[in-house]
Amino acid sequence: MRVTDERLSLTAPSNRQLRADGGGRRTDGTGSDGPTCPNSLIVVSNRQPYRHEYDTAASTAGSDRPATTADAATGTDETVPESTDETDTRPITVDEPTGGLTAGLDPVLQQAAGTWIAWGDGDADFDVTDEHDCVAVPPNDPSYTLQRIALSDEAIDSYYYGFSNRVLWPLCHGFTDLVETRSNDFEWYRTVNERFAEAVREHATADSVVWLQDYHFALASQMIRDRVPQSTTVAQFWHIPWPTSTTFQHCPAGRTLLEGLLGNDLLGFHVDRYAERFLDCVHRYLPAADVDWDRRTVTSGEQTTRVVATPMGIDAESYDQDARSVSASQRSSLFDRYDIARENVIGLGVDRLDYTKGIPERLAAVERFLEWNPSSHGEFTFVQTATPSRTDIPAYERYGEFVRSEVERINQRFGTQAWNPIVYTEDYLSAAELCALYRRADLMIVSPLVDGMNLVAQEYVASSVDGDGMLLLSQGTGAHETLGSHALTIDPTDTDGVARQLERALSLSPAERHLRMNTLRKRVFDGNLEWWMTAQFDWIRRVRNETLRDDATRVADSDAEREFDSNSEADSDSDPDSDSDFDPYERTSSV
Ligand code: GDG
Repeated sequence: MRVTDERLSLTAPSNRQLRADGGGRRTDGTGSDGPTCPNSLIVVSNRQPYRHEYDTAASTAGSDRPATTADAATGTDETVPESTDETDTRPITVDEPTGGLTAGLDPVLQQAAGTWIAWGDGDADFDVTDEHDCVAVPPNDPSYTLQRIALSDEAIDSYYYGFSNRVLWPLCHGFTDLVETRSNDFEWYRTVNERFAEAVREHATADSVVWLQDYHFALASQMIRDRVPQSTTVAQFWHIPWPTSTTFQHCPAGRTLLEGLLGNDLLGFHVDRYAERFLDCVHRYLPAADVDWDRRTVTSGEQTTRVVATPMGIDAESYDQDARSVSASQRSSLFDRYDIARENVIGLGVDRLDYTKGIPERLAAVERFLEWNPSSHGEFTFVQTATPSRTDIPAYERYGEFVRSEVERINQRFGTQAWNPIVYTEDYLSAAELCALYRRADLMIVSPLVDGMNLVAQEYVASSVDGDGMLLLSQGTGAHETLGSHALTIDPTDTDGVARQLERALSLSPAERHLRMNTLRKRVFDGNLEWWMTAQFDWIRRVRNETLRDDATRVADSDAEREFDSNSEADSDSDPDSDSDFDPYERTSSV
């Protein structure tokens, strides 16, 4: 059983200098012509771009963000700054983001000399900050301010592991049966949102753009709006799906959340259907707010929120380059480590171990495929990496146990001494290893039941530099909107259907595989991270101009009123017979 053509050499030279950890950061200065934010930029996110930790075994044991979780995509910087704590002489290391949004925003912040506000979750974080909890970053070439918010264990348990990930995450993905409401979680969520809003107030000027990331801050925008000058622009990007209005009715404090989000001038989602569902929820549950469906705006009192859909992309060039840079020996050692037969047909799944990602459904389809295709036994290997995350939450723990037991069951059913159909690991792979797998995999199954976007699908495409990989993509992902036409669409709940698409993928002619992959690559490169950020900043500019125009109109109106009033006063001063109860607004309306 072979589907792979003769593959190109894996040692094509890189023409761009990349970080050794393959994190996608450009070190050749090419990032300087990237997207620019209008005005001074303040980013607010749960995760921070740099984390300081004591360099001891104890420091990782005590962290709630172990280096093996995908939530915590980090790479360790080689710099070892000294602790500022005179009593503690242990060296401090700095973790940096290795991918996705944080890595993409970091150069933008550097260029804008802005401010980033985030939860300080490193054990040495507050030993390197000043009296305002601020530290200049990047550590080797400081150009912007990172303000860290200290959160107590109780706050983290309730705000992060509580309302954010026991209520909002399952609810927004439609898993209402997994929503867990615990007393105090929402209050802590509100308190933490307030802490962040206060921090923003300290930095914001009339000129600032505040850009919040994700569902951890549904209340913060309105709190910020109440604290900063009218002309400050407040924007937010919601990275996960927005649920239907029927699902949203199960949301505790749903109206309060909607009101919180309407503090934004701009609210971004990945795809149209999430933006439309948000407007529908506002229409149903906040009847006083005025929804303009054509312009996709909501007006509530004096505040107008523009709702947009801008699908997030990846740093496609970096994945492409990393995939080309992997040496044959690196790939061999990876395959040896996991005991993957080099010559086999390789299917791949890469996920956080999260119940939205459809991993058991995928395994069931692989099992069905193996049932139907005895000739594939010994020749087909499905590699699944699943990095544990949010393990403090029982639903995640149960899910992990189920996935592991399914892998074991299927391997016992079909495996032989020489071959296991499924290679499963919970190791957090380096970006280079990930790209090596992406490049080598003959096909990738991306089967979330629901997903805001799904970056893994895009990463696979960008890393498929030989142009012959095949993508099976769930219709429940945001990525399906742009990639669905040239991927093989799957409904993860239809086991036979996915197995059939797996068979189909393996029987496509090389010409068709190349045709499909080339189109997918064009889409991923055209809509990359830089495109997404430029689109966001263009929208921010636009709503900012609209707000300034509206403000100018309001000022002009009130100036005219004042002028009118003072004329009236002058008139009345000069007219001893004038009525002292005169109401200028009556005159205005009658004019
Ligand atoms: C949320 C939304 C939306 C995973 N294992 C390893 C590793 N990863 C990296 C992948 C990818 C990231 O984790 C996962 O991103 P996804 O987009 O697939 O999913 P979420 O984490 O749920 O992200 C999602 C996204 O936000 C952005 O808006 O697309 O819909 O749910 O980058 O590569 N990275 C490395 N080793 C691993 O073992 N290096």
